[in-house]
Amino acid sequence: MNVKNLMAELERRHPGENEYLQAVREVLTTVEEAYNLHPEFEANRIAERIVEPDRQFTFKVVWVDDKGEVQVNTGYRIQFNNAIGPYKGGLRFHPSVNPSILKFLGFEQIFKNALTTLPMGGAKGGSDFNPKGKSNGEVMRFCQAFMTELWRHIGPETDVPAGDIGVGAREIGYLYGMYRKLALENTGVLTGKGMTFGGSLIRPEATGFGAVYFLCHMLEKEGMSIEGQRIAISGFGNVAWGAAKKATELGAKVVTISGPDGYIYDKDGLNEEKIAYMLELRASNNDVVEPYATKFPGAEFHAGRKPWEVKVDIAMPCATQNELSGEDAAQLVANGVKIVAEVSNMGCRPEAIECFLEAKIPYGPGKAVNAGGVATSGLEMTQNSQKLNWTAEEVDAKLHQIMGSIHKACLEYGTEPSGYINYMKGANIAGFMKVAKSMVEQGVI
Ligand code: 2IT
Repeated sequence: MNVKNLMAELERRHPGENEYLQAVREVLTTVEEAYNLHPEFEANRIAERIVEPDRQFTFKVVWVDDKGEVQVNTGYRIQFNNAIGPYKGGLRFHPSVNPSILKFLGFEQIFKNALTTLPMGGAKGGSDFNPKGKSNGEVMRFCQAFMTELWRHIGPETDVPAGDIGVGAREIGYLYGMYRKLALENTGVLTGKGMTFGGSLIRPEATGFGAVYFLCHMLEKEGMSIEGQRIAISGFGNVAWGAAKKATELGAKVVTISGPDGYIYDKDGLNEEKIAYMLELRASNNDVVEPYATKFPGAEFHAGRKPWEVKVDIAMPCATQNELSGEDAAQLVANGVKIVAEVSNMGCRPEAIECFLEAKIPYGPGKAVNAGGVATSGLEMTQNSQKLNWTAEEVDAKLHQIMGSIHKACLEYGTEPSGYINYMKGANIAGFMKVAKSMVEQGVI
């Protein structure tokens, strides 16, 4: 493949879709060498085919707010690649949602899902709906309106959405309720469902827990353990909550969380009560962390700043794409960071990744580190197909096993002659190879 030409062509076809182009550039650059060892990939134009979504749906979502006013939003579902299994990936409700962001997320999802060892293709969807300040009734009516359009494009064997930013258990419940009414069936068409209607134990915790299990493997590889490590986490939503909970349980000290308003520095570290409070903050629909410092006076609130200026051993971005800049990375490195485990999708800007690689700091990319979330969605699908519920211990054991095998795949494809592990390269090649081989074997379709 010729990455330069491929990227030029993609930019011509999708001008200004910067997040999407960024995600594709990273994958193509890191897999180029391995790809070129397989002439059958080039003969089948796998690179050209894999970077374009199979199909995209855009639809209007009309609903009525609490004042009786009519509101209009845009809804999307992007089905990217189903070579190894049904389309699978979350729905994001956030005002920033646009085709570029959903395409980058859908593209990443292909390789992440391939890494989980489970049969799932890649997809993503969502809406520019802003949950901030919305009442429960407004969220419900929006979800119902969204599903009246989406339902005809999805199904338990074709495309299985789940949550992402702005879509949690409450939204999945409302979405599922409307799907069930329209399709007149009870199936595993969505994951992240409530425990009384087909949800899986551990799914709410899985992204954060899986990230910490992956981090433990990274630490072990460097001859370290998680106990006593100071961790900076960004974000305060479901993913940050799960990561903080497991890291704290295993003896680490999580000293930061953050929101769009700034970050909290809690020198004493989070504890059970503080971690439970994160859920309250999230449920308030206000999208702020400042109230944490009022509730726990030992903590400091730094308005408009990011947690990467705090001296820590481990950085875990858990908020959103491109949240960690080149300057943030340089600051972390100068402060002696030992490991970076990216939990948000594409949380680090390319300059930040370059900075970590140059400093030989192990950097785990989101598509490996956060894959426990979608992996446990895959386990929820299996339970739904079997019409059985597994115990928390069974699900957690499988999650452990999956994160271990993702780590192993990263080592296999990412270990450099010096011994340094380029996890980004390892994850991209391992995920890409699996999907590319399956596309070749299934012919030009
Ligand atoms: O980014 C992700 O992997 C998710 N938002 C979860 C997707 C899923 O289908 O569980």
